[in-house]
Amino acid sequence: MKWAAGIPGVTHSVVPALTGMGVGRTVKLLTKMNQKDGFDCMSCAWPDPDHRKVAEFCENGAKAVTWEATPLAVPTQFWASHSILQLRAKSEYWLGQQGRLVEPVYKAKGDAHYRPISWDAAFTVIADRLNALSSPNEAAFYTSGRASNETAFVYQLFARAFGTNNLPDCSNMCHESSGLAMEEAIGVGKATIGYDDFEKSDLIIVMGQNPGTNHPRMLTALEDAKRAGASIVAINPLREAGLLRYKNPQTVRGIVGKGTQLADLYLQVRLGGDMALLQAVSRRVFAAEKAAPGTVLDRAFLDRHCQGLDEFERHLDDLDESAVLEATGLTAAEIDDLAARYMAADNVIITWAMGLTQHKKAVPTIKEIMNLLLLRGNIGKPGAGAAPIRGHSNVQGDRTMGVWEKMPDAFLDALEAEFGFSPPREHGHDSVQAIRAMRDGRVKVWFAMGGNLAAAVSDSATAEEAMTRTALTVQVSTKLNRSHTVVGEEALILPTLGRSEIDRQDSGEQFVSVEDTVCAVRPSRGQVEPIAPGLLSEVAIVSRLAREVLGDTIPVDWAAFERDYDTIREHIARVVPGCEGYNQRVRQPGGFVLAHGPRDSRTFPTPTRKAMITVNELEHVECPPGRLLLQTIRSHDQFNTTIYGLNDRYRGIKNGRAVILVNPDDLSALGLVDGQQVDVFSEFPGDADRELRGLRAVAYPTAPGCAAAYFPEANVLVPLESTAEGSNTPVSKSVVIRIEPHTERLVAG
Ligand SMILES: Nc1nc2c(c(=O)[nH]1)N[C@H]1C(S)=C(S)[C@@H](COP(=O)(O)OP(=O)(O)OC[C@H]3O[C@@H](n4cnc5c(=O)[nH]c(N)nc54)[C@H](O)[C@@H]3O)O[C@H]1N2
Ligand SMILES: Nc1nc2c(c(=O)[nH]1)N[C@H]1C(S)=C(S)[C@@H](COP(=O)(O)OP(=O)(O)OC[C@H]3O[C@@H](n4cnc5c(=O)[nH]c(N)nc54)[C@H](O)[C@@H]3O)O[C@H]1N2
Ligand SMILES: [Mo]
Repeated sequence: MKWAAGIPGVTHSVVPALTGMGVGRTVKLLTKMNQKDGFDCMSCAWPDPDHRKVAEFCENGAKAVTWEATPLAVPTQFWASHSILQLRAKSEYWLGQQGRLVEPVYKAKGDAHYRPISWDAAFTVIADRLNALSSPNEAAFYTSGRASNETAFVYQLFARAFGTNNLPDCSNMCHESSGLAMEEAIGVGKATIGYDDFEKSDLIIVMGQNPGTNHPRMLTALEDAKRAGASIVAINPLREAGLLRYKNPQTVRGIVGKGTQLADLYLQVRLGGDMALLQAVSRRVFAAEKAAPGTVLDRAFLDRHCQGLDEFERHLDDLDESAVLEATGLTAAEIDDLAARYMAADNVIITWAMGLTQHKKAVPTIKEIMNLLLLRGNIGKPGAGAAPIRGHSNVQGDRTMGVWEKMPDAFLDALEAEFGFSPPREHGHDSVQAIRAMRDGRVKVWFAMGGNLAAAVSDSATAEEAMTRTALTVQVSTKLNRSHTVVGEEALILPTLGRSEIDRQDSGEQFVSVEDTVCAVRPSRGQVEPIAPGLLSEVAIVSRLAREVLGDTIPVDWAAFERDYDTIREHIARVVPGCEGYNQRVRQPGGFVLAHGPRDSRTFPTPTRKAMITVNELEHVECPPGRLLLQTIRSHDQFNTTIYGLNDRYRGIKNGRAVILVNPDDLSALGLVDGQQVDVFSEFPGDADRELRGLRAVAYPTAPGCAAAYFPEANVLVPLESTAEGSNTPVSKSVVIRIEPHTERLVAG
């Protein structure tokens, strides 16, 4: 399939909604999604309610809301009839189909089952175990990026009041590399654009991102940009349907017409080849400037705002073009074409996602994006900028609110001034470090605010083993997942309200707030009755837990937080930079946009007060002969570890996720044929091979030497020790693998 959305997109979105939720609930929720008085879609971080139409959702947003708002609840007898081991044998898909979690459940030491428990008893168990630890650092508090700003703020406050910075989050596995590279380059780790910039742009380069599936509403922005005259370049080892051609289901033209051709140039780069490509383009920019001085570089901008230009130019003088061709797998003509387009455009936006962040050299690669943009002043002017497109709907807000294992001292100082206790200063564990710490017995209590770390993090086998070595695992969740089946000696599941549900507290109905990928903060109000009467909100859970664990040792009025979320927002206003007047501003129509120095005024809060052009040594992944580089990707029918269905429509894959996509030439060179059952082994120095058996090989036009399989299943192949330099993000997009014809595993004896 070469085009995305259109009529199949709309019918695919509405059909599951009608079957999963019942008609009334569906219509109510889908018409309130991403509207100014509605709730924020819990799928990706691209809601863009300013450009709203009546049905402001995409196919995958509709799947996300259907999945959450299902009328199905896990019945009480479920826990007696399924042991934890039996649940562990079930697929992620099956677990998600069991319905919403509606009562707290507890697994006692030695018990094989979870059993219902009261909220009070659950909080007592957690408080006893936390308070018995010999150091607060023996606990870790994970967050997945769906938590609201209010939850995130109260949660990090609780962890720090308890005494630890062990606040790993999903961002560690996601855009950590982007945040780090951008902080170093321009002093702010967030996108320098607003949604309106797309229409003002001349050239949009989409790198390492599959928006048709993962940020479907971004296709509308690309289509609008295209109609306003922009050209679009896609850089991706896979030819993703959403980037080739798009039919907008919200316009009649989109439904009946042929759709808009999106990418004017499609570069099928090799996995991990982007750093070489970006350096080669920057080198061409310098060469053109040399040939026609004063016409290519934005000298005024560079002189006034940047540092490091000359070193960068000298470094690129030595760039080995043959190494570039090998790393990228592209022709010199293709690179020339990209460079010419870049230089011909006054305003350029570069967007990216996991195709860039999950590589060993992710941080320097993203710094090369910043270098290239800075050369022609493409930061802080209309229609131009750097745009990491965030994943989870509030992953960016959670960070703003302090969920990070290494928040800067200024934030901790502000917490101290506001609440009158001394937060710990020692950095905590990120996600990969937390797994190591559980494996080695250094973290004994694991608390997760959402998410599914056992499945999401690299090296599933090690991760699961690590979680089972803890004394207590506690997971605040809406639905069952794999992580609930890999438990500590004791374990708790605490069910919670979903974002689509009305949140009633003693002072009345509450709303929460979220920040999207372009720093826009807005309220989100639940719309439907909660699935069950006994559910607590995330804020209520943290507030009650904090009271139970800390008593009145710390002067914080936790009960007030639960009663009225405005109280939390008053603290946010005083602690979090840029959130002054939070309660008032978030209530303005459409919310507000957080200040951003580089975007708003070309002020760069780096140590030098300049934007930093950096020198990065080129290195690309060596792939030994007979081996391929594997990337792990999302299908069209999943949200991270949540599996909605077994198809990947835009890639033409049906009825099963156990596939590996391989270039047809590579397949035949390996003596394999399309459709054959194969076993995949990953090779990492100093480690035994990891294996994933029984995949179906699919001949697929990916870049030569590259392969792709679905996350989370393929996480067994990603070594825990293989992480990006600087950000420690698992290297999920370039795993060295060997493929062999499938054999049944030999059983010893
Ligand atoms: N429906 C839906 N929406 C989602 C999600 C979901 O699972 N389902 N997940 C959310 C989350 S948390 C996130 S972070 C985002 C993820 O959004 P994406 O980053 O789009 O997700 P991936 O499936 O990881 O796709 C990576 C893309 O990068 C390409 N790529 C891989 N390696 C390279 C490389 O070396 N160079 C280049 N140039 N390209 C490369 C792949 O071919 C693929 O197109 O989506 C968010 N939105
Ligand atoms: N190999 C490989 N691994 C990857 C990636 C990859 O591309 N390849 N991508 C990485 C990325 S980008 C990310 S962001 C991580 C994702 O890592 P996580 O965020 O940990 O995983 P999710 O699958 O998004 O979490 C889903 C679970 O969250 C719970 N949940 C859903 N809604 C709510 C809610 O409103 N409240 C609460 N409390 N719980 C809720 C449900 O129980 C659900 O099962 O995975 C990473 N792992
Ligand atoms: Mo993500």
